[in-house]
Amino acid sequence: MASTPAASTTPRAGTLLPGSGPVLVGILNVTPDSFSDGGDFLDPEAAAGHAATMLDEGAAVIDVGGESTRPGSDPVSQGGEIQRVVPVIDRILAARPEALISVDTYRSETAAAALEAGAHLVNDVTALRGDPRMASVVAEAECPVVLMHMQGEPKTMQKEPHYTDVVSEVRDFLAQRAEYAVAAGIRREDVILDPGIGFGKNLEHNLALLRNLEAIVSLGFPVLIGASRKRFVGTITGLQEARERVFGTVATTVLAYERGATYFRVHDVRANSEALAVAEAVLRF
Ligand code: HH2
Repeated sequence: MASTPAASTTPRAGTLLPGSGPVLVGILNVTPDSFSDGGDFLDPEAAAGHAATMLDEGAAVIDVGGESTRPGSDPVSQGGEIQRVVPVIDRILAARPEALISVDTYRSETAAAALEAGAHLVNDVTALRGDPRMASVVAEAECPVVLMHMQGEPKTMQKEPHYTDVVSEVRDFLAQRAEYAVAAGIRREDVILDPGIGFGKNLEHNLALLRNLEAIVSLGFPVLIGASRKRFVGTITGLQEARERVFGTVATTVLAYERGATYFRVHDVRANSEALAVAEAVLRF
């Protein structure tokens, strides 16, 4: 079962790891246009209520995002993003002070505002490339950071993703970004790597990355997987409606866990939590 680590002021990637068990990161999109839950949690009270539900279902971390990165999406303004995420972080922590909060942003000002409001880690889908000041904000906060691989940018990334060898290219990119982070003053134990499922990748690319996840795990950093409800799951299962892609998502979670991933960024916490509890019991006897 994904267990909840003890609350602390500034948890680190190492301390976020509850023993050797998996960690569920519940997705909270405070956006009008996210691909599967856009518009559901724009109201801060509704968002905090959903966070509480995900915590009760087994999430250890809530990932709060104020901008959709779905293929073709448009960016939100800096101020607009802060106005979306900070009131939600405030409300979650007022109701559940033990909650660990991640902010899903590539903008340093949003990250700084979220950390000031009490967030514990930064989830940067650009791996510190989107804003030159992001690395120093993370380094100064001494907080964990997720570095994700993406080919291109959300507006155009799914047009023609191309790799000669997707696994080694993603692995090499993540290794370089981890070294960049460490050189910028971020502690090595605060770095979490993510192959970026669906970010400039077609079906075969996503499958190759999941199949060969050990190549990324072997870099020696904790690995996060974000496959929840994504299009490739719908392509395989024939499900157009993203909310229906729960069972296919659970398959990705279990397979990635078996291959060494630690963090699972999911919409459907209960289903993934129960599956991980069983997978963990089988694998870690
Ligand atoms: N995927 C999404 C957003 N943020 N962060 C990480 N580290 N890894 C991911 O795979 C990832 C992510 C996209 O999913 P979602 O938040 O559900 O949708 P949207 O971007 O439309 O809000």
